[in-house]
Amino acid sequence: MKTIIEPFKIKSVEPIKFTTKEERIKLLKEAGSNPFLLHAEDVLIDLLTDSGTSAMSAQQWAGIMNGDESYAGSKSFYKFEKTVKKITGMKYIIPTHQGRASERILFSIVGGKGKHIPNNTHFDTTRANIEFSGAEAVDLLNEEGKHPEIRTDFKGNMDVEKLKKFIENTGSENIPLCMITITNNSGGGQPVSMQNIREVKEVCNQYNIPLFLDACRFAENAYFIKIREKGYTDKPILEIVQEIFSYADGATMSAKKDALVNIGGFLAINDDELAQKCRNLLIVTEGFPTYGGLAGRDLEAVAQGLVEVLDENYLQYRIRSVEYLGEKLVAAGVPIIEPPGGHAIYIDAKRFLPSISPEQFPGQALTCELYIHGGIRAVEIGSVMFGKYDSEGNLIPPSMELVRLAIPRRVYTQSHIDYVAEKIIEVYEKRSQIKGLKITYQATMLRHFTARFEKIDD
Ligand code: P71
Repeated sequence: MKTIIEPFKIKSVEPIKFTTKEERIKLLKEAGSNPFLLHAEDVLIDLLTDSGTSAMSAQQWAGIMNGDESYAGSKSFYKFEKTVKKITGMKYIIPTHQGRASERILFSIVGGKGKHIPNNTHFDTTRANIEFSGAEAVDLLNEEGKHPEIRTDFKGNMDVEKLKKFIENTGSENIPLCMITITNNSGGGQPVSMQNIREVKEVCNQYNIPLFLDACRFAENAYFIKIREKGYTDKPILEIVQEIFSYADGATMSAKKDALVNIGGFLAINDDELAQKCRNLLIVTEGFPTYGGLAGRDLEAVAQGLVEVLDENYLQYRIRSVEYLGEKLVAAGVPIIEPPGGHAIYIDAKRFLPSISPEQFPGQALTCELYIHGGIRAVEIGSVMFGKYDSEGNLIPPSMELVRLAIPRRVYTQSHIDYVAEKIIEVYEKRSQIKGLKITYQATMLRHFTARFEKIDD
């Protein structure tokens, strides 16, 4: 394969701090063996998330200076609205401060006890907002998507047959909307095919259920469609994106991902009545509908980011740089979800640490080791994040124990990534020495953010 270069020059840099292994052991202990509780300054390469961690372009920074901070009717809002409308084709665009604010507003209105929301896989904030409203969040991922070692093109696809059965059994009147998350973050950043989106929409139409997209990584998903799905190779990304949204009745968006900004989000809706209700709730909790919890300058940066993310050179570099890390790990035998996803590499902690049971959180144990060994911060997506408990307090683990290495957009260079691969491979070589963990503190919801752990010494 020919070298694909970063399609940008670096105009402004931020130094990173080097620490010793001894310092990191102490720092991690103080953080309760939870990388979320580390000071970011003490992290060398931060792969905790690709959310809100993008480097903005000179044009976006120029937009920041151009922001119109009028309380109502800001010029920046109309620019933002125009851009989002062009991409989504939706009638109503409601700015929010981030994705979960869109989710909370939407599910406070359509959720509630007795309601059920299917998705390919709900991300944790979506699930939490649905459950917080009293409704049930249901995952209907295609079987392939549940097997890390199977290499197929669209492992984020929803199981359409399961969806039909689910609707028949639950009753369409109890399903206010169906969602598809593009790309499927919890399932490995795997894309959803256009065909699958179309088929899900057809089923939704049969039962009169609106289809909503959780659109955080819509451009990355569109690029996968372009390179993997028949009939899309010669289509411009914008056209692919527009087709994706044409099948949806609404979308929740965290602009912190594919809008290349550090904060922001929106709700896009076609239905008049639902949009009106969302706006009314927005005014109570986020702000006036032309800023929705953001500054005018943030809206400018989102509008510009949404243009830049559709650039094919950018997307080619983006998808390739994640794949590059994946290839290095696979070549060394490190088990990952294959093929690599769009925004992250997911290490299969079950195969990496087969002797640590889900009760002892193999994913969390691995994130600790990556920090201690290489100063790398990753996030566990496994029993800590998604574990449930039966009435006797026994863990019901999710199907996968993963460690996510999320790659911030336009932030790290190829040598940073080479270093990450090198360190992970070194950890893999001494994996038999890694010990499991037990929880010493946990919150009742979204426990992974604040839980504290201790090493189990046997
Ligand atoms: C990610 C995040 C942000 C995050 C969440 C939990 C732990 C660590 C970091 C956020 C998403 C997402 C999808 C598919 C909705 C949200 C919420 N992802 N849907 O992956 O991936 O957006 O953060 O702007 O509220 O690191 P929000």
